[in-house]
Amino acid sequence: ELRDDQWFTEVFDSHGSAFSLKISEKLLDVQSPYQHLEVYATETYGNLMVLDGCVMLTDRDNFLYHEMIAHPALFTHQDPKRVVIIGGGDCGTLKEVLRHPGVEKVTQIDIDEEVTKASQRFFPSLVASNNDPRAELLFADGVKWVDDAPDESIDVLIIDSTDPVGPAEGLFKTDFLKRCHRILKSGGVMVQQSESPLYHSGSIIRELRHDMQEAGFDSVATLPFPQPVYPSGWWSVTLAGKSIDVNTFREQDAASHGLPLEYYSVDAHRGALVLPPFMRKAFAAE
Ligand code: PUT
Repeated sequence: ELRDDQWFTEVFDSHGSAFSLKISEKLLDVQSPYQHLEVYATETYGNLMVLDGCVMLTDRDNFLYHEMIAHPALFTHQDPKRVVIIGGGDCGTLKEVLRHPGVEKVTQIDIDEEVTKASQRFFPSLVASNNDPRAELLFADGVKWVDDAPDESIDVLIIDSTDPVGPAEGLFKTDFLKRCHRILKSGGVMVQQSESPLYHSGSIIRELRHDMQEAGFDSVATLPFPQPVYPSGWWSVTLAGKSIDVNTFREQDAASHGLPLEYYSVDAHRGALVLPPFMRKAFAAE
């Protein structure tokens, strides 16, 4: 039983820091075949989803992550029609992708159906677009799905994974990135959630950028953005382009989209492409 004064805390051991939220109730606690899934009601951030002890999202601030993993990639591609999301079982990324009227089909492949079920029960705003006829939800191994996909069949590929430890680690490595490169059409864009600029610029992000180039991508861009509930309060996505420069985007379209977004804008996108010197330095020796 929870006491009135209880907190959920995620400890970032290797960085000597932690993040806590005051919780009012535990709403769900299940062990799926893949991971330990918890949902809490918090006092000030709405509902909170936790996987294997790591904060995945809260009602209050998930718009930052979901807008930034979806819209920069979609406004970078010249005409995105066929989109695939690996992971993303909470469906927040899917909702953002479906806001683009030119998108014809989005397939989301998450291995763990329990995550989507939890989202349906406790995060109804994230699943609000799941019945869109353009959306296809599969519960399967995303790596195998990529392997089975035809060459050059996808416009935008979004890797909305958990942290690169355990099962998700392979999603950050050259071998998988090469397979992603194969299924992207020319002009295709891949985007990967890529951890904390403060904690991981010299390690995970730098290695991911290097591995994307090794995998055959012609351009990479890491876009930082605030994310209060993730380690260090700051997060990033890294884009990679196949015969397209992901450091430029459809600015006119991004300025006039008329979508009801809360963080992404043409200026936020421009600003995110201007890296602080410490990140530039960390990436200089790529
Ligand atoms: N989907 C991104 C999860 C990262 C949690 N630290």
